[in-house]
Amino acid sequence: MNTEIWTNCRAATLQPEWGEPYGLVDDAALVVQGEALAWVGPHAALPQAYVDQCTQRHDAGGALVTPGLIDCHTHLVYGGDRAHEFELRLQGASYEDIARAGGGIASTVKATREASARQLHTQSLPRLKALAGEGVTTVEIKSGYGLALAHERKTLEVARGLANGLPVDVRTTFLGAHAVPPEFAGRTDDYLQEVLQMLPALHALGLVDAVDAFCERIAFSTAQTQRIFEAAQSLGLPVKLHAEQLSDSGGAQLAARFGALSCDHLEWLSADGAAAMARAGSVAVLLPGAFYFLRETRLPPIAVLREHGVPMAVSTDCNPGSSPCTSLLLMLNMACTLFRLTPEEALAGVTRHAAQALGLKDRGMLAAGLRADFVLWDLNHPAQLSYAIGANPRLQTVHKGQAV
Ligand code: DI6
Ligand code: FE
Repeated sequence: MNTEIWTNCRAATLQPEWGEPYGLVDDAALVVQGEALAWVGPHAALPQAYVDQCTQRHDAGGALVTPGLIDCHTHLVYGGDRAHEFELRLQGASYEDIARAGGGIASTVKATREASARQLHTQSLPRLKALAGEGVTTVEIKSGYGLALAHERKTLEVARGLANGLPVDVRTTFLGAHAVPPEFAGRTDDYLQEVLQMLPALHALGLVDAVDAFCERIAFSTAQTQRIFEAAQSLGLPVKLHAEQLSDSGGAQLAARFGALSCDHLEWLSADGAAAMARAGSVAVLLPGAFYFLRETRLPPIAVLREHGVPMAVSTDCNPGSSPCTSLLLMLNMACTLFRLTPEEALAGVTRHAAQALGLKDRGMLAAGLRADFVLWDLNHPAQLSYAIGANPRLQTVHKGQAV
């Protein structure tokens, strides 16, 4: 097996065990064997055995090294765009007004259904490339703009194929319960039956890593969401939830009862909801792009989440309606400026905690035994990742041990 050693770098390992902010190790060395990290620590402590086995040395040129970034909540496979709706909102219409009038998610459903798999791939690829270009090495992609078996399948297959040739892994989440499609208007429970049939079919095709739902007054109730979670549970699939985005529906408590990997959005999360998440070990996925783009004024209860020790992740929510954003680095800045996260919390939110939100134990930190997914940045200090607006200081990505 190859043994590659990276030296001359400062490593933000995100390992709490180092006892330093960001798990910082100055003058670090990283040893890669195969697709994994075999050793991470101060260069001065690098065991001689690795030096003896070394097949390739890399000089990081003094770069800052972080784990590969993880965007744990996106809807980036979709057809069309919603620029017109953006204009309507600027004239005073609200996101909910537009959704109730048959626009919103429904208009993206129409465009997504009309697109062939090839067209959907072509339209979505630049979004994944933009994320990868900023050092993102794992991306979660949800379905939810097909809302019928063939189109949900097409979306998930396109999502799975999108990473081919890019230094990024895609995880797919079934979000059949994103909205009620027009052919089921006024018949939400009938559509729910459809969702309950789609799930095992898509799971049998190996296309589902997790199950999500939009629990909201304009979407699915907690009782309806529960049915979906029960179905997921019976298939052994983990769940996550779009919860308390526009109102407090008690979705977080429900999700917690199912041991949800994460609850996402959470602007209207109550203290009870946060306590339930803490008990269940669910991650709070914060989506500052949607908060910004919808001009929300109610902040997610960050202090309450901290108080309960709920891990916080940060993601783009890349989607055409509420967060047409393909920059996870911009989300770091927004998480700090809008939500008052510390830069250290923000970085943990796109690494360690984002991995946890996807149930992935093999990444999110720089540590022996974990995947060798890491990024070299032209920076001195990890706070600079959150500080800059619109910069891309990425020098190089290493994905599964391979320098790109
Ligand atoms: N909440 C959101 O912010 C996105 N989905 C969801 O459940 C928005 C999706 C869209 O407007 O297309
Ligand atoms: Fe979302």
